[in-house]
Amino acid sequence: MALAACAFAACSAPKQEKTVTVAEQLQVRLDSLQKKGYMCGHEDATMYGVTWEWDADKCDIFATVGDYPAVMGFDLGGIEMGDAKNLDSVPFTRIHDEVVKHYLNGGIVTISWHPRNPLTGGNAWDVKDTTVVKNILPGGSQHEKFKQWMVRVGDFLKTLKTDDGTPVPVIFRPWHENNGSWFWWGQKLCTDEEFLGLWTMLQDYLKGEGLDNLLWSYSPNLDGNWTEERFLKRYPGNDRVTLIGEDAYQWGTEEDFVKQVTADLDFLTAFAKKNGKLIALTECGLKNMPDSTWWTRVLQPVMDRYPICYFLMWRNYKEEYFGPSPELPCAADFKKLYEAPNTLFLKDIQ
Ligand code: BMA
Repeated sequence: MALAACAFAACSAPKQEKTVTVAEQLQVRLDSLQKKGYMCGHEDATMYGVTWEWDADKCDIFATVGDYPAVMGFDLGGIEMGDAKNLDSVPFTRIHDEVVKHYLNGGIVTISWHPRNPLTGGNAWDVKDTTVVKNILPGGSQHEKFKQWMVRVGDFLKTLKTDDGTPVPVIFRPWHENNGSWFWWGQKLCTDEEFLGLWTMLQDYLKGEGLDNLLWSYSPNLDGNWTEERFLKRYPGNDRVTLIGEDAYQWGTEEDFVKQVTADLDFLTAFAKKNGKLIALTECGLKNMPDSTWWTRVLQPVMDRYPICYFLMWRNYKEEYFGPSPELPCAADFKKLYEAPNTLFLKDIQ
């Protein structure tokens, strides 16, 4: 009798349906798109290009191949100061509008953050002082100030909604390239514990604010020599990260680049498989394309071998560009990359 009563109670109890967040929906979408190929992404794709800036509806990738990148990247550097424009002079109102527009067009958005140095007042690349992270953690001299910075980041992220109030899912990628030592949160600028404390502090704050539209991405820089032991030292944890990526630029020789990115993608692919994560080239490129066939000759053969969701080329801005533009010699090569059946642009994912 007691058993039967229990069974009846279990059956008639109201079902506790777990709400699927937009971030979880994006995760499922990325997983299924990855089976078709890898998406092309570009930072600030519709903000400016090699020969123009701020025009509405202009985009170097569209001008080159007749389609928009599937992934668009934007950066929040400067939001922490209450600035109206980011570190690259992009108005935050424009970032808001382009994020929502790209999402409504079926595209995918990723956001990074190059915050200023909260201790010295310098920029993200100010690495003179090695106590910045320590000082913004709870108990540190700059903790209250940094809390205000997190409020400003959260307030902006909360505005990323469509007119009907649906939050836009965003691949959020803070504290990037943390294995290098050129940002104040880098390898030599804080201890492993401090770095993990920094990640946790921001993530817990934003989650606590109800921002469940963020798909968290951990993206160190090209390394070439990862071991699981070393990677895990600053990896925030499986419960804190959904997408693992890396920023992979060719700054030196082609041979070194291919060797390193191949070793890293071997490592990331195995790690991601074991831990149920997605992977991507969260930033990549060859600055100003001195080699006009780099995409199909160097990058494409590497990308073809790994289950990456996307590659994001960094911005095209006048004398510093990483993507194509119709007047550049690399345009023809980019068209070849576009025509490959496994490269996905906006029309391919709608
Ligand atoms: C760097 C360079 C800078 C830029 C920064 C943030 O890689 O492109 O010019 O300010 O990214 O976008």
